[in-house]
Amino acid sequence: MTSRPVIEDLSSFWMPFTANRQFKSAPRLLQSAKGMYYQTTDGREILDGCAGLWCVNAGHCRDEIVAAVQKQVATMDFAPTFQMGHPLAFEAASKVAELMPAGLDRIFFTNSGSESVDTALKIALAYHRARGEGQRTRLIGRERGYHGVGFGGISVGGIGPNRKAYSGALLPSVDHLPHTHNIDKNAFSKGQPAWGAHLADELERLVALHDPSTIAAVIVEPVAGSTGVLIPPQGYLQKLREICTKHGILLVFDEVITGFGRLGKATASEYFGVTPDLLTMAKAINNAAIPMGAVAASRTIHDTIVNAGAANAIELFHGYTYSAHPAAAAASIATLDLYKREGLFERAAAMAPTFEAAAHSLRDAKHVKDIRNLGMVAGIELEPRDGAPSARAYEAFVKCFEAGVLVRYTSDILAFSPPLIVEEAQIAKIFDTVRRVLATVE
Ligand code: PXG
Ligand code: PLP
Repeated sequence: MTSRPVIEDLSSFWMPFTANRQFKSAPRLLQSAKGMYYQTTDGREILDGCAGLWCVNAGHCRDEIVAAVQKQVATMDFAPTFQMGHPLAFEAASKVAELMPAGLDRIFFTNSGSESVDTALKIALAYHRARGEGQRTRLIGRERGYHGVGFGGISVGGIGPNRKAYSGALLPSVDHLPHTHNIDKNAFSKGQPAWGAHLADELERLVALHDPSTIAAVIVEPVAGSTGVLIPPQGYLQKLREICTKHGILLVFDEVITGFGRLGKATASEYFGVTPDLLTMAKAINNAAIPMGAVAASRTIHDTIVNAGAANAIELFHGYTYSAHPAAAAASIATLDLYKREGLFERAAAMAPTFEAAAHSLRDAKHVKDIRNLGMVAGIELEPRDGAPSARAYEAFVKCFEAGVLVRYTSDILAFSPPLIVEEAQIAKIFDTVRRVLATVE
């Protein structure tokens, strides 16, 4: 791989979720990728321990996906899907629907997880209105939840810094469940922690407070990723489902990270055996080759909205210019075929015990306060440095990158979610590198 000179001017690109001044004073630049590896602009190989940003589940630059996108962009670059259609949009929707839990087979396309979340929240409101319960406008999220960065998503989201600057403009009728994390009870749990199912009962308290007739939907990540890998306690999601059903409240699972094999099944819903009414996805829907997201809606929700008015009237006033973009749809079809052909979800399930053992082998490593995991996701929480939250994890992240391994960090938690093609030796390399790096971090 020939390396290109590092671009001189880094000033124009205002980088997302980045300390811009810090980054630009010592940039980390990637220029190509294949399989499990990135290559940097200075010619180094970096083992990808987090599938880009939890999204490249089949590994990088897979030939079939690349070919599908190349072909499509040369055949028909763009086609509108407002009062028009193109065959790949319908084919991609059918293929996504096949992987969804039974009954969730109506697919609305977006371009990101954030758009999927806002779409799902709007569908929930439109559904209740269409069935004559338009007073159900309250939305319930959860502390520490990440639901992207749209105004809807940050309103139901529960990460303080993502809300702070915008607090005056958040949606007005929102409440939050408590998060389920308790290090005193559940430290070093392997898989689902035993303690915490009762936290779902907090939903009954919110229902009593607001009255069920005002509540449209509850949205949670089945496994919270972005906040630092929080695994749902045993029985917790089942309880949420029961309470929602009892009160006519829609349950939305935000599967932007858990979708498409991360837990060893197509969805977390399938993995946990709990079916939501709406399911949001993005990222691995097309291996992140082209931006794409989607919402799967139950047939009841879809039919209630779509059959509500006159047959020649638009039913849902919502959509994106790029909903079901041809290149994204082509990438999705190729990706979902590839997942099936290579049995990547099953592979993830088979690799999960090895991954779990490797993650938990760091229990005695320096600074480690907790380790948690499920499927092909793991989080390692570090003791924060006195007076400098997240500085220790940041330093570990930078040193891992310098040592040739890409991990993700959030506050003082390191997160791991490699492509599902990861080999045992690569899992060992990821965690060995982290152990060595932690020993050198103050
Ligand atoms: N919902 C969930 C559950 C997510 O994890 C989004 C919505 C938003 O998706 P978009 O495509 O709009 O970013 C996400 C995205 C991290 C990290 O490091 C996580 C995400 C995005 C970027 C970084 O944990 N999750
Ligand atoms: N802003 C303006 C002025 C627009 O015309 C449009 C779409 O036509 C949008 C925003 C929304 O863009 P998108 O459909 O890509 O989300």
